[in-house]
Amino acid sequence: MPLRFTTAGESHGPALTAVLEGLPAGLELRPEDIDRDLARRQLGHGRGGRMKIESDRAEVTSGVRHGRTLGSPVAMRVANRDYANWEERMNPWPVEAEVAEVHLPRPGHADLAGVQKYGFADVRNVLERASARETAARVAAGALARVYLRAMGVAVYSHVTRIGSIAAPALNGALRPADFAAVDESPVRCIDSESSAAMVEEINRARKANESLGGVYEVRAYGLVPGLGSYVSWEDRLDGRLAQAIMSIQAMKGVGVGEGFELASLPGSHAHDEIFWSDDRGFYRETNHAGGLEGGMTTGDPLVVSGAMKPLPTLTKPLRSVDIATKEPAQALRERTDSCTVPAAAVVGEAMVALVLAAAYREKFGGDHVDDAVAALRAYRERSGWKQD
Ligand code: EPS
Repeated sequence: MPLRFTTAGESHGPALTAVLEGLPAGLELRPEDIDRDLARRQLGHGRGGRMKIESDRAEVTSGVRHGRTLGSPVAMRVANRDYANWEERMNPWPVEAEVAEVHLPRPGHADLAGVQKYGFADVRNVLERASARETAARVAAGALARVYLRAMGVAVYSHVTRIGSIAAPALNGALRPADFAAVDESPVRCIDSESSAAMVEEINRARKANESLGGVYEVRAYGLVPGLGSYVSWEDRLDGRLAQAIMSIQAMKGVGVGEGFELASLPGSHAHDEIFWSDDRGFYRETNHAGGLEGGMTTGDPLVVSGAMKPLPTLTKPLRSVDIATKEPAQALRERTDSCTVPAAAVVGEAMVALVLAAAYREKFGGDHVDDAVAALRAYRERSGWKQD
């Protein structure tokens, strides 16, 4: 059974839902495995008023019994507390009250193309689902993927490397899992403390100027076996699957694997990772320009994937737009908003990478019970001679 997930939910509707299908039975799960990631997604300097209302928790309604997965679909519900303030505007059923329509599409949001596509007169029909609130459901699904990956010896982390004009020094191959231990303590989830402070100031400046800011984050995964994904068919290439997963996150405009776009400007002799072999390490490389992927497959080195996020399109000083009812020039919808959500996007990036990697592990190692999957992993490690650093 392939691992697949779906989400449902509008930003100010009653709740978000996530359904994840394809986990093995017997995985040990605790509520905090999910709620911890949901809480991490809500952190970060630059969030707006909504985060004071929400305090996300996942209610598991199927697929788990007494703290273990059953092998059946896991469904989770994350309530929107703000729904209490939107009951008339977002009620699934007709209401007596007059509900005002939204007619002012925001440049950079799904608003205009969405109403054109579905033939809506009310932009709210689009913006509610296009909202990045949906990422809470992805993170809940990703948390389950992460629990399975942990059983397979894999850990996934993230950190922010740029916010607006402030870039942290490049760390390339130097980062180890222990370096991520305190990353959630930085208000912008940046490992370098000097850059972290400068990023906070950059966000404060932007907020005062009614601006929003984008940035770049990196997701890293450790403990991967070589050979996940495949070179034989385009859709099996893991770099392509990871790129789609990252680009599917709201507001992403770029994705990189390893040193990404920088590799394009290097001569070949500096761009690739030379191969060595020793008795105790087996095959190894001393560099990781490739970000742990060659030929659409993992190499066994840490996976490095980055995502570039544009500044949020909801602005407190709105851009020019057009009223979709009157066709008159107007200012775009002005709403409560965040000024920067790159730290949260990095946590969503972790979830999406975890879901892709978990799917690749499920494909390669199968198993109805998690112990079957672990036994298949052990057999593969023996056969391939792969030794973890
Ligand atoms: C969002 C707008 C804001 C964000 C929201 C995404 O919500 P509101 O319109 O209620 O102020 O807070 O993000 C979340 C609610 C969340 O959980 O991340 C948007 O338009 O995309």
